[in-house]
Amino acid sequence: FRHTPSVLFPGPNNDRCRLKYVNFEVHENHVSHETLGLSSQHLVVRRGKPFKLTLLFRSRLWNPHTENLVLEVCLGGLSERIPVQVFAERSDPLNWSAQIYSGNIHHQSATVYLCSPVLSSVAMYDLLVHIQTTWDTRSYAVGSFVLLCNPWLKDDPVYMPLEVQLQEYVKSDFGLVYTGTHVNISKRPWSFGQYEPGVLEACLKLLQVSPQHLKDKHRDYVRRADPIYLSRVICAMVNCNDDLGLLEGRWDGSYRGGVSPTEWSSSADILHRWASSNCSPVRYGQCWVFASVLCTVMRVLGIPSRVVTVFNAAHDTNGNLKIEEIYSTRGQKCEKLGLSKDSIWNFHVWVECWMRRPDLGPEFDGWQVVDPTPQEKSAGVYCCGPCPVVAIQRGCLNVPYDTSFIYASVDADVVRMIVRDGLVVDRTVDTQWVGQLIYTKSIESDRPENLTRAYKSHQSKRRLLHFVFATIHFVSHTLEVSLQIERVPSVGESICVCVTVKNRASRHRVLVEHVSAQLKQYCCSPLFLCPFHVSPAVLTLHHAISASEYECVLAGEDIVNIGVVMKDVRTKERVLSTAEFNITAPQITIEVLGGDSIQMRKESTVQVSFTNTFSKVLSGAVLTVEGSGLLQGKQLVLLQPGQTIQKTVSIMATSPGTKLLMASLSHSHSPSAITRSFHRVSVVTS
Ligand SMILES: *[C@@H]1O[C@H](CO)[C@@H](O)[C@H](O)[C@H]1NC(C)=O
Ligand SMILES: *[C@@H]1O[C@H](CO)[C@@H](O)[C@H](O)[C@H]1NC(C)=O
Ligand SMILES: *[C@@H]1O[C@H](CO)[C@@H](O)[C@H](O)[C@H]1NC(C)=O
Ligand SMILES: CC(=O)N[C@H]1CO[C@H](CO)[C@@H](O)[C@@H]1O
Repeated sequence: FRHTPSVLFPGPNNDRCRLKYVNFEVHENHVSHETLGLSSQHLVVRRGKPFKLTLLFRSRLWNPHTENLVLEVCLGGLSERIPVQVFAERSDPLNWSAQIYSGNIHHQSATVYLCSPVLSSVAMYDLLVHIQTTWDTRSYAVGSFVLLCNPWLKDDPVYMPLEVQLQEYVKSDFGLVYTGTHVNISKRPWSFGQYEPGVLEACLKLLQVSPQHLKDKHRDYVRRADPIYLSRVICAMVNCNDDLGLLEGRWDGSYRGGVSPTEWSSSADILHRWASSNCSPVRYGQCWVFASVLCTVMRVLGIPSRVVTVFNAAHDTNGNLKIEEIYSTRGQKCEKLGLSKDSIWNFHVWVECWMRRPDLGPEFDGWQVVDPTPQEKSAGVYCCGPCPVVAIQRGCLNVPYDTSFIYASVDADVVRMIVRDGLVVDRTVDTQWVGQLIYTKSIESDRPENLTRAYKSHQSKRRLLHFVFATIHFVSHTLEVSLQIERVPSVGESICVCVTVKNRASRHRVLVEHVSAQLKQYCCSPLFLCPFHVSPAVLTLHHAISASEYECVLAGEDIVNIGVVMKDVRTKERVLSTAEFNITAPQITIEVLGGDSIQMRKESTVQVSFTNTFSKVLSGAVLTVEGSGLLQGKQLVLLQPGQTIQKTVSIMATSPGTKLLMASLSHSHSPSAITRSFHRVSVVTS
């Protein structure tokens, strides 16, 4: 880090003041700027806070009376000259300043404190030193430094007041993403990896290859002072639609030529692949992958961020704030009728970034939704947000950016219809289903923080309902049907369903029942599983779907959608009830012998085990254990079909920090059937 300067414009070689080198005081600056570990190649500092540079001169110090010492910072073609002042009065926080305090001048060296304006652009700057006399100037290019946002500084629009928040939302390189369904939530560990080598450089590259930068460097550099602008640029760059972005999305279950979205557990892996492949998109991502990578980039740039999961998130394609679901008269959910492109994801993941909104006013400051999953275009590109969470809660749908789309994902109503021969024979409106639960990891803990109230206020919902649903006519039934899963089964057990029918009319009825169960794959069309008929008019019905009926299509963590349609034979009245649940697939357990805290460069033993609870023998089963920074490549373990298999692998960490071990099991029953488990290991140096 001793930057030996290259002389740009040498003057005559007499007893003039000459610069020998500039010490960037990297360690000290990184500690005081909270940037330790972000780069081993560059000085990384935060805007609005002075950082230290020690200038060493060749034969003598510069003479403040006859020579001017001027620093110059350059960004592309933009540059700013900063005269070095000796014990100056308070400097202007809106401008660059360079100061020397009296105690810091020594025989041949001087310590300069360089301070950028609070609203400086986030970028890598070049630094020049000029020594000017009345006759000429000697100029030295001394190196470069990276400037980031400063959430520790009150005047920065990303300022966050509490140290525990800063630790969690800026400095923590490890998190949890909640997935699954709102009734069976699972946690997916994620390594954000800000401190992995090359990650900061990849984040800066993302800015340098953005369409905004390629089109107009100057304008882009100037606008990069604004976190709203930064979050829009990065959001668009995380998906590869429209640009040289990071990740390609895929949802159809076929991930050949890439990595299945469920296999990723680290943003650094993805950023490395992108940076080392000359910016070709990494395959493949889904919402939690897009969001986790965005969260990494924002934390690196110094914008506090967290990953947020919305259970039952709506994708309202036509902007009418309702989602239409169509069922056949047999209770099958139809997503291929072409009647509606709307859909509901059992979970959707986006990012919240913390910033002020001077463009909107102080009431909209705070958390902002930024959603990098390519769904709909915003101002012509796939990017969504930043949208103030407060605007969603209050239903201020015109506030920029994309508030009405995000509002619909947490607050739309579900209109369920039974369609027969193209005609709607029954319609019910469910105002509760969408956005039922909104979670993020809580500070300093693995428990979830429930954000539902921050997004949804019942008052605004009622007000909006009033005009959105004015045109819908509700059908009032004298027949009530409800569907319940008696017990959530593990693989190998029967699925037991209980249907309760209440007849509120005074007359006797003859009913026909149709039940159908289908797999709801993550954002895929459901597979038909097994329809059957029952015809008597009874009040409580029990049905069982045996393991052998569903196992053949089961693929690990599956969500089953069950629909029942009850039809009155005489009046043709039909009533629908639906339920969704998850089947627990057999789990792989991972145990680090001697505890989850391991020593760096010391071998540790890990035991991986799996119990086959399927009703059949699993053939061709392969257990894979991976862990970036823990294992060289992958360790494959072949499993004999049978009951419990236990395998021992040894790991060794080459760098400190939080690492993830991942074990997965595939077998030849069904090529898509893969079970996965993650385990967190913390590596300590001594
Ligand atoms: C910043 O400094 C430059 C000269 O170094 C000066 O021209 C300019 O007016 C200053 N800007 C502000 C906002 O004080
Ligand atoms: C299903 O439930 C189990 C147990 O609670 C959980 O581990 C699993 O992740 C869930 N899967 C999904 C997709 O909800
Ligand atoms: C989450 O918060 C909402 C709104 O306050 C509340 O209705 C709901 O019961 C909470 N859910 C959980 C699981 O804490
Ligand atoms: C297997 C399992 O844990 N299933 C749970 C899913 O959620 C329901 C409702 O919260 C629980 O009752 C089940 O135990």
